[in-house]
Amino acid sequence: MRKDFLWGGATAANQYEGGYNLGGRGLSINDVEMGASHGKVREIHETIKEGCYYPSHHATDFYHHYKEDIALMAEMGFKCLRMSICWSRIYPNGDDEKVNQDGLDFYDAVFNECLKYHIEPIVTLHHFEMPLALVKKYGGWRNRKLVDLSVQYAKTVMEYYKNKVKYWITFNEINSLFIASTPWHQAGIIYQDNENKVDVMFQAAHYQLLSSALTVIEGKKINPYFQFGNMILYNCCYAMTSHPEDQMMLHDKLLPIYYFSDVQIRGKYTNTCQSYINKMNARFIIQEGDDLILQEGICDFYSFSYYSSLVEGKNVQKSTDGNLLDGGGKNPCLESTDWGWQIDPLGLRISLNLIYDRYQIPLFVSENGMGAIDILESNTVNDTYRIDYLSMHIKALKDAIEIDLVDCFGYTSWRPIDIISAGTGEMKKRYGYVYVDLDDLGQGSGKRYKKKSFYWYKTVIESNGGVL
Ligand code: BGP
Repeated sequence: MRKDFLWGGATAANQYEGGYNLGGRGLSINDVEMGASHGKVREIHETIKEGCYYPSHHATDFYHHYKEDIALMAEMGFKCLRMSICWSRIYPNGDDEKVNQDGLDFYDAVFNECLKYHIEPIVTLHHFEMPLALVKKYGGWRNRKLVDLSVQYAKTVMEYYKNKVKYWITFNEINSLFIASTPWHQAGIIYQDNENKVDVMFQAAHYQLLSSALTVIEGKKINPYFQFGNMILYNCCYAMTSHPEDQMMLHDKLLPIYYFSDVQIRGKYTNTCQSYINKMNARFIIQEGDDLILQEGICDFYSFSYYSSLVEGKNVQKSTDGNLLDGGGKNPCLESTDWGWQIDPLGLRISLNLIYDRYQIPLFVSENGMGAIDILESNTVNDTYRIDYLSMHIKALKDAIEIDLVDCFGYTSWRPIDIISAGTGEMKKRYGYVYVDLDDLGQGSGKRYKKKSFYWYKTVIESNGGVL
């Protein structure tokens, strides 16, 4: 492993930060989204309703705990922290004339705290959130106006933090637009009965791809040393059998993944993208000049989340859960987590190889982890299951790097400190090395406790992946 390998953890403001009405922050789309139990879709309201519990409002309160939490990450030896900026903390309504200075100050303090411990911040600009006002006024990412507004937001923060942040990720899991039945998280969209879902989906995707490219172009003007990454939800997939039709179905299953990364890395709608557009019979507007923007604004590295794998084929009988409820075929060779996500460390090595073969640019594993129910006993959690999951995945990552010679420069496991789930808003689905005493309704002290995995990950980092 390279000596400067970036070990760390990944978080997202909408699931971690809280302080939803503090420091001049505007409402974000998550602030009207209730929690749900496993397998259920979260209920979304037009506005905050009395008597309802919205997990994002306080989440696990990074807003007030950032010093304590970053100190814990530093104690584990983190080299980097992937985190996101909440757009409505910077521009409360998304189209304000004036930036919210309190919001800029908050992230400035967070970055200073990271840098104090030599923790490199890796910043996602859009992680499942946007100002709620933009949904009401413009209909979310249906509207091309969002391109200009999002680039304005990106320019503001890139300029302000140009000497503190080098790594930027434009959109988290951008392909989730094509996966989630309601692309609320990704685009502030709930489909209307009178619109063609497919056309809206492809149009919103085009606007986000344009925004990503323009952000790269503008960012490189601000600081040519900035490094930009895309971010793909990568559900590794296998064909159910060796039947050629199953193999073809596997090929088709990957089209919506390549659709986004081809544009963000190769800078154009490739034949793969075009064939997916045809297959879906999608109609959307690409204006003159957009192609040049996509060509110029390509990303420097490819980042992706990896949690589990699926199978695809004609005779897939049983289905299984996955990230964002993107289920697929059940693989009889694999075990699953409590939330039904199939555990497949070798799938990570396979994915790293496939992606690197296709794009030949540096890779970054920006999310990986296991959601599980933890029991706090004697002020700690004996989470050996988490250690097992992570050590097998890191071993697979090492093999990809050391044996297959894949160029991967970092790994951030998902949620170093417990935060709420994106899929369900639950607290009881925990991933962290640090337990946070809060339940699904936000009841509890909010106190932090180190789990067994805390000490394990510290050793992993200290030994640069040598001791797993
Ligand atoms: C990804 C997201 C994260 C995260 C993770 C785990 O989709 O980028 O925000 O939450 O998956 O999902 P969940 O929280 O539903 O367990």
